Amino acid sequence: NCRAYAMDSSSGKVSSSNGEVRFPLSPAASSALVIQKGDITNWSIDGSTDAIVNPANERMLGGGGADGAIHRAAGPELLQVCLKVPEVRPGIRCPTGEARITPGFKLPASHVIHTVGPIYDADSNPAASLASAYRNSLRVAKENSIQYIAFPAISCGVYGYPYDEAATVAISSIKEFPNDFKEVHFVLFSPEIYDTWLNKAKELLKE
Ligand code: AR6
Repeated sequence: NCRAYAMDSSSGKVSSSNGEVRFPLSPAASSALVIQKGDITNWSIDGSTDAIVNPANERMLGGGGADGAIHRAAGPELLQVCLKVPEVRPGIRCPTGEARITPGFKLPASHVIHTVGPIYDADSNPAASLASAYRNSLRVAKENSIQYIAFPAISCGVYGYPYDEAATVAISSIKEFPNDFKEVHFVLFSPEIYDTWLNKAKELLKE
């Protein structure tokens, strides 16, 4: 992961070639929100207390989008361990809004936190379900002493969530955990989503 920073003299924020921009999450600035471009399967900060979040489905056995990429990069052991996650209902290992943790296997990050965002057009309260997916991912991370966590734009692909509304929910949810992590990252694949997230963070996290 590229950690070669250059100071952006206009804003005082630190950025690099992957578009990395940091925002303090607490007044003491002990905890930072970092927004960057990239492929989440390559992300890692320390390889022992870091986790990437997988935008999975309720079966938790892989799929398309980021879920497919994460399973391919982690290797077949990830599917084997997902199969051992108990079903809460037939075929359902992780209901919408909940989260489960596994090792990262061949991924550079040590852990994967699997969560399920809402299908935008099928959920009666998509904002509440999306906020639950973020909060429960952060809660599971905290319970497992994760210090660094990276999220993709949950539900913004196959599940059809409008980007601007998703950004509001995502950043507001992270703000509820101002002191629990060293860094919370958003690793965003799409330039349009990256721009949306950056503008929303400037709006919701201005000092
Ligand atoms: N790194 C970062 N972001 C990515 C990557 C990547 N490697 N690949 C895709 N994205 P999606 P969802 C972005 O569809 O909407 C799966 O089939 C992508 O551009 O992965 O929550 C699951 O099994 C988009 O912005 O997740 C479920 O069935 C964002 O990640 C369903 O899709 C999320 O897109 C979940 O749908």
